[in-house]
Amino acid sequence: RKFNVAVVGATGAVGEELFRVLADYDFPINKLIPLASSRSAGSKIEYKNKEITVLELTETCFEENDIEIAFFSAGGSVSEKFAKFAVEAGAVVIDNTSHFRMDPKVPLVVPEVNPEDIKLWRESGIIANPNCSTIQMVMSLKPLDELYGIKRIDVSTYQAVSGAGKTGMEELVKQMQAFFNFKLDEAEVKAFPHQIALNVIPQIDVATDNGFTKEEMKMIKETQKIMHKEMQIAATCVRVPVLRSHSESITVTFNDGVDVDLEKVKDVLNNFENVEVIDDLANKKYPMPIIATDTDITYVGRIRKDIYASNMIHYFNVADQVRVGAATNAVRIALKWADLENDI
Ligand code: A2P
Ligand code: 11C
Repeated sequence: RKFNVAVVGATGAVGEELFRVLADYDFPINKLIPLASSRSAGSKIEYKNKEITVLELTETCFEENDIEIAFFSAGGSVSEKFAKFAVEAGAVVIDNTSHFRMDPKVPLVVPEVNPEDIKLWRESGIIANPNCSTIQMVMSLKPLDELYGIKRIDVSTYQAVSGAGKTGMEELVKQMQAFFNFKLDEAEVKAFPHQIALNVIPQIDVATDNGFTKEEMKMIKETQKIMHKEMQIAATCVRVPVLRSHSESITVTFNDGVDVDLEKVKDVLNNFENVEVIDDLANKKYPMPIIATDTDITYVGRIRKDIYASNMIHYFNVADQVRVGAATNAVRIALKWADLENDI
């Protein structure tokens, strides 16, 4: 059957990508309603080569349009205020923001990793989409945990500016333009705590009181919730001047006594849905943002055993932040949710 679908935040970086992903996956849509603030109500979005007019998000728009699936991607405060109206109208909310993620009543889902949690959606009417850096990390952690049992994870990220939405992407481009006009010192610094062009910034989101940033704590807590396991995790999240794919350098420590067989590690990663190993250092082949961008695959490479500990590996993990880290994950959740509905 076909569904009435709303996209809240339709004019944003993730919202625009959602329309492309819905079209790519030929999602069974009856009616498609793009929603944004009054600022861009009346503008057009493109879906399957057709233009659709953006409507203003209101408390009644879900009920008026018989919405059954509402993707939210307009920031936490918008989800906080408006998700309940979609739920009251009988829709499932698939929320891209961090607002509901740690709510025990709300399942937090990466469909390849914990699809079984989708069925818990009825308790709140909401399914939360994890943080982008969490999604691509658990895509590689899940098969590794099944293989040997993970004890600890240490991760450093190299996160693209798309994580800060369209304004983040525009700020990098404008600063680069200013650089080529010899005016970088005059360029606006707003989306990030410092200039991002020709720089790296070891801070994403605000500080928390334990010395980690909020982004780092999201990676820790969300990973434990999705994997249903309290493994030890430390994260260092860093913004880099890349447009739209996040990279992660990950160290995994398996259970005591494990002696890692790297061939088995590569096999389980390659055989995991939507993960691909690119690992041929001698021939300069490994994952990079320019490979991952515009794809729905999480790429893993530079896989190597620790020199000192037989139960430890290191690898590099790259995925498109806007697709794998947001829009594609949301659509994959919706597809699995629709399968459940169709079975009833
Ligand atoms: P608008 O174009 O009306 O500002 P990004 O993540 O790329 O910054 O995009 C944010 C998205 O969220 C945009 O589509 C934006 O719409 C939407 N948005 C922001 N604030 C609101 C709001 N108060 N109500 C509805 N949509 C909003
Ligand atoms: C970033 N990970 O790269 C953030 C963006 O919790 O959904 C996503 C924030 C979130 O800036």
